[in-house]
Amino acid sequence: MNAPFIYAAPTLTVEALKHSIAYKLMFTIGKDPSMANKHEWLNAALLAVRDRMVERWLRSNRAQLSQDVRQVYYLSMEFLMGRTLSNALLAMGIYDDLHHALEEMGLSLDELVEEENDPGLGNGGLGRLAACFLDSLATLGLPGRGYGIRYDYGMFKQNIIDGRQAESPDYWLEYGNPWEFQRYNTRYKVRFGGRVQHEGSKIRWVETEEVLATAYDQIIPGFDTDATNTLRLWGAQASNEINLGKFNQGDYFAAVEDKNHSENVSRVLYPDDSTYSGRELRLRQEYFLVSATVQDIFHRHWEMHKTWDNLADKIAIHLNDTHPVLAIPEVMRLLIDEHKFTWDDAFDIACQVFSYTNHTLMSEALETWPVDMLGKILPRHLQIIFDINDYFLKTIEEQYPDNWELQSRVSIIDENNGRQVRMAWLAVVVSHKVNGVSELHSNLMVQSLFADFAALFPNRFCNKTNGITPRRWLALANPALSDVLDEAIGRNWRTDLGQLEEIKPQIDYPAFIAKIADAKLANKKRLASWVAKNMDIVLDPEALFDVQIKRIHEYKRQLMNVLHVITRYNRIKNDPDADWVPRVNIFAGKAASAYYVAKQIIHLINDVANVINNDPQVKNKLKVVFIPNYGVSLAQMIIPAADLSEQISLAGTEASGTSNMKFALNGALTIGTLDGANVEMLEHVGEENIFIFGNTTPQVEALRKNGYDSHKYYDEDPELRQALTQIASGVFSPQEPGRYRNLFDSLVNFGDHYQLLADYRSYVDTQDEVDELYRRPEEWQRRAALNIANMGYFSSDRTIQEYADEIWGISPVRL
Ligand code: 26V
Repeated sequence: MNAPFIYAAPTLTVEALKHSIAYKLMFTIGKDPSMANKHEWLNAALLAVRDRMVERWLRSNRAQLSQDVRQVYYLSMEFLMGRTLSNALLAMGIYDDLHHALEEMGLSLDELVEEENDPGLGNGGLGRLAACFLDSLATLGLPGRGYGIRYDYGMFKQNIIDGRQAESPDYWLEYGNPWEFQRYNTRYKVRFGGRVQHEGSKIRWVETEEVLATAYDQIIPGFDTDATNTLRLWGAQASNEINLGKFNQGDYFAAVEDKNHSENVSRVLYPDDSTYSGRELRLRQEYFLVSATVQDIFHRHWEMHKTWDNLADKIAIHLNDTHPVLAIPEVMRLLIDEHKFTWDDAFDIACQVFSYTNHTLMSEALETWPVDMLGKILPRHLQIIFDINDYFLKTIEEQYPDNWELQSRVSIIDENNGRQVRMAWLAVVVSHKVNGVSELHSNLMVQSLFADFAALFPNRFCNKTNGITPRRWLALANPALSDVLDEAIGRNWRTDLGQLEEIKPQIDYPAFIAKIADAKLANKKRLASWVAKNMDIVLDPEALFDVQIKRIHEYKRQLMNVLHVITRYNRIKNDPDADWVPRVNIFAGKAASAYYVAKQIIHLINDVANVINNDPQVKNKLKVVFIPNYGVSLAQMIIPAADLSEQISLAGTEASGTSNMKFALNGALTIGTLDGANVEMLEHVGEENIFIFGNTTPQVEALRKNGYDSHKYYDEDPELRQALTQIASGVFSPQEPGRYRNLFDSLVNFGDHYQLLADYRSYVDTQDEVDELYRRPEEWQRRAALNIANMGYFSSDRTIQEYADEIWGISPVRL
């Protein structure tokens, strides 16, 4: 290797920053400072900041190379990174410098930060978790890289029109993406279709169509360290820019059509995380990610080692859900067909390299691909999957002879549903570790979905409770609270969240609690002014802010929240002059575009909001707000402003939840069921400091087993009956009284699959306890502070350290 080139950056003064921003604006963007608009200034600032990160990046990469350590590759179809500028400034400790530099240039950093596009390259929890993990990997100095797809269009933009969700495309690249480095030289061919040819013992995959994958790199800065990592996203390029044959025949348009067709593979994120649908384009996307990534990993490995023998020592590949599972047959294909490995050796290596996280037990979200479709698009991979299955079933037959039922249950090929490949089964059979994302979820996983496999491979299954990065979710999102904490215990909680415990002795001092309360109020005012400006609704910042923000799903039970809101409304109407605790109920979240019920729930929330917010008898006692277009940036503003965090999914359905942790870390109290990571939050904060209600998982199962009758609750609870009847009879939709008849029926007459009615009473009664506590502001604030103090465990640094030690076997790079 050549001697490293050392570039000495100018010292980081405000002057130097000013100089580089002006320089970038003129010489990279090509704009006269007197003519530049906000976006151009933003891009100039981004480029100036990026330059200062590059040095660390190169040094990190060099250290990784020279120490030749084992690396983890985190494969995910989704990364919800959030805005990059403020995070980079925070990581490098130059937030104030840039603030001053821009100020002296007559610009506002806050405004520029808001101008940056928030790339929505994910659906929800799974994609945001991947982003928190990258932040922690870098901060811990661990050698890892993220791999994903650079979709041209991310998650759709949500508008609310007449109360209904309307979707529009989110072209996040509108102003370019100055943060990325396009690697014109890092391109791989990704092949589809064709057929498999046998030449003696040699197998060739021929007559394929080809798409090129081009790499786009993003620097992932670690916080307060020189360590950085890389997120590499693949964009598709047609392999033949234009079809010369057609071009020469004069058919110009047909000549470029093929190009568009191939480039479609990275065009748009699938915006549906509720139902799996076996669409061919999705399968192509998954293979596109996998093929480019595995080629890249193999290329890097060969460059460094010139041997394949140590592959399993040097690489760990992590599968974020089943979406990238085709990496398994892809690795085996390359080893067998290209690098002359025996089948058995290739299988052993794959088992050592791969690990897999399961993020949902919901059967409708589990991926299966029709054998025919897989065979048409990836014929060689299908063969390998069949071979893996044969090999696996043979070992089962040896252990449990003639147990055909077991064999059919664990077979990777589901013969009962028109022959489907079960991707989760494939992941389990070829991974050395499989994890769930909270204690409860991991336990349920081995008792239900993977029960047979847990008996076969007892050591394979483990739990890794999710976490969140304190950098984005406290330091960036909540400067007011961060200042209070810094003053109390110093700044090191940012990288050692357990230190928050040290605020405990101060919680008994009213002066300290008052500071936390002031920070909360400031955040509530910030949100209220945003809502006033953008939605023309006036909120009282002293009211209790009750918040449920997440994807709209029946299992998350936004509808139960609405039932409570309506109940509260009815009570206020019955006694308008009583001493009500004023509340603001805030909702936000997107519904998958084809998920009819979820869209109806959004419509209902807005209809209810309309009636309540315009009822002169109600005034400030109750307000309902649906904030459109929820995403990472809005979460950063809404979460710090919450008093109450709604985590009310049916027990046994939410794998973990991560916003639950973000809210508590920002001093909200949780009202929640014993579901997902709520269970562990209860253990950490203590039962006095969290509002737990509703049936437990065993109770939910018992109800299901013994014939759950939702109608009974409707008959027996007058407040519930009133609220439901109002929905059904059009009280909130007088222009179309039957609008919500189907929602009513699904709850009352058609089984209430998520048992809202069974938990309603306990939920509403617990909400009354919430009111009572809110009437005692000091006690409320004390408990909120205890929530903050006890969130250390939920740092993604802890989660990633566990993955590193127990799954990936990686250790930090020395810088
Ligand atoms: C499923 C599908 C189905 C096919 C098409 C596209 C697509 C995209 C995403 C999903 C994933 C659903 C799984 C998911 O997001 N699970 C969430 O993972 C969080 C992080 O572990 C966890 O906190 C949430 O509880 C869990 O719902």
